[in-house]
Amino acid sequence: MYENNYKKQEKTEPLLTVKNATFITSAARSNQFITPDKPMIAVCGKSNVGKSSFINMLANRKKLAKTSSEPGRTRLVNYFDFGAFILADLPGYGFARVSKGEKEKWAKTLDAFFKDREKIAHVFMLVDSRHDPTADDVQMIEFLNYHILPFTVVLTKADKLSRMKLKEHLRAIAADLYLGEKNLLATSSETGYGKTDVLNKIHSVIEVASALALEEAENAEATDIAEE
Ligand SMILES: Nc1nc2c(ncn2[C@@H]2O[C@H](COP(=O)(O)OP(=O)(O)OP(=O)(O)O)[C@@H](O)[C@H]2O)c(=O)[nH]1
Ligand SMILES: [Mg+2]
Repeated sequence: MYENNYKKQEKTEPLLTVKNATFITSAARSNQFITPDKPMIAVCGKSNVGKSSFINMLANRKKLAKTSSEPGRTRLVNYFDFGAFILADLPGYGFARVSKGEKEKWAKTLDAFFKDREKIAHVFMLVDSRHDPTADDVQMIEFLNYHILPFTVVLTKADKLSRMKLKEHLRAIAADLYLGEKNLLATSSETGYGKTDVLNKIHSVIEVASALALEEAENAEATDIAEE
């Protein structure tokens, strides 16, 4: 296929390296959600888009997050410790073959997860590079915008397209989602294409999060002194 094109791409070293990523826990309900003291990045997208594979690519591990050719398998929020940050793998949406009750349960889980938006430093919203965004994808973007959650759209499975087609699709998907092309990153978990871009994005997310935390700590200290 087109894989050879993509193997050559990663030349520069990423600003962030992942050494040892580990699984923390799964949450089935909102009272099981964790509040980490590190920046947390959420990975969301429709079922089977490649969320777990994306996480494994970043972790340099094949089986950290369970992948499946059977859509809709990840029904829990799975947390992973990446050292400098926490990744949360969210249940995929838009899988037709589940009951209405199950769909409502997923919607509730997502709602509850994003409600506490101070806890979330960034969201990677995954979209299949081969297809037009679905109505659910558009709704997810609207949701992220509504809650003022910072996000980047990650196109998955780029190895399935020629370089030219990928460029074309990236442009079309960006237009469909009313986003600038700079807000999209193309990736392939198969070949590692785009991994450096993602790690560099995470690096800047962590920098911003620690600057904000420092500012907050200084403000708290100033308030303490004023109150004394
Ligand atoms: N060719 C190719 N296949 C991929 C890529 N990423 C994922 N896949 C395949 O797509 C299928 C689904 O991948 P997952 O990572 O399990 O997807 P998911 O979004 O976690 O799915 P759910 O947890 O069920 O919502 C698997 O068969 C993967 O091998 C990619 O970059 N390239
Ligand atoms: Mg998954």
